[in-house]
Amino acid sequence: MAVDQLNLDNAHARIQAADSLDALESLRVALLGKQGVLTAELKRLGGLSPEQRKQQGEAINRLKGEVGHALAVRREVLEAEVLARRLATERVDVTLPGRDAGVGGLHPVSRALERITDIFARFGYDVAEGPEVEDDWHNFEALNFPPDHPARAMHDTFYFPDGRLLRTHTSPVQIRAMAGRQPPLRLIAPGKVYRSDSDQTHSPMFHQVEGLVVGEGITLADLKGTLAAFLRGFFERDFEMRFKPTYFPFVEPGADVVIRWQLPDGGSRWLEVLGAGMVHPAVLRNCGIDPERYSGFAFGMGVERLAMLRYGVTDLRAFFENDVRFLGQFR
Ligand code: 2NL
Repeated sequence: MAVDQLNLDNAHARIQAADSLDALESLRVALLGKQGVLTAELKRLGGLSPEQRKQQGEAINRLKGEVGHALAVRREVLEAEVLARRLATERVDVTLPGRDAGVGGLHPVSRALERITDIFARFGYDVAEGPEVEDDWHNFEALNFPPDHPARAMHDTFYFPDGRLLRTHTSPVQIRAMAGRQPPLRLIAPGKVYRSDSDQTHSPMFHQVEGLVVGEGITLADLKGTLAAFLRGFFERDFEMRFKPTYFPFVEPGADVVIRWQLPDGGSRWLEVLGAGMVHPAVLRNCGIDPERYSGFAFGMGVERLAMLRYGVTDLRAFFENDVRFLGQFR
């Protein structure tokens, strides 16, 4: 085929008709590639006379230049279209609110614990901690539970094969604080405690805060004033408060502390919120403190129970299920 017979108009029409960058690239290969039309023409130059070769060669090269230019122009148009489409569909609306990562919050039991320790810190109490795996002496014996005493049955204890146990209250922390130290002492012991007991109102692990004050001339009046001030601070309300006599081996006298709780219907009922009492002389003696010279008061509270009352939670199990729909309400 003679070069002037190559249909350049047809090539231009096909370039203009290419509607995608892929189609245009196929066309470029067909026209200018190694197997392309113009390359084939160039290969035929060898068989021509020098005169014809020069003339034909120039014509083919001119055509190559024109086709290449047409391809480049069309490529720019198509690339501009691709960019315009992306700008339209991938548009970022910078006025949309950002997606935040979600802010966590403290568990309600942690919040109640913090409230309790903050209040007693303001009263000048130290915070003491101790091991959750205890021995019989610190959990029971020093606290005036003799071996085989029926009061031990009040605590459904988890035992290890070697006789050690999971502490059933945080009293052993206070035994450790008293042993090897002399009054005055003023401390609270917050932490996890364990009892083999599990139903709607009991969890085998729960949290307790116990308090202990030992000094010269400490009386039941000091205990009452302290607990009244604590309960007012914790619930941010004033209550009537009563001490109902009860038995704990480690105190004498011992009391269940009740407050008059307002009900939604306008009525009220007495609600048990704490246990308390004067430290039993035998407990002081067990810790090397002279009960003739010193006296003390002590109290204990269940943190989950106080958290339920403070935050209006009616099912204890909600604290341990870790449903974020529940926990998210305490932010
Ligand atoms: C309750 C009762 C109480 C104590 C805890 C205590 C500790 C020592 C000595 C004497 Cl080292 N007492 N702790 C005293 C009375 C009651 O807790 O019902 N807690 C939830």
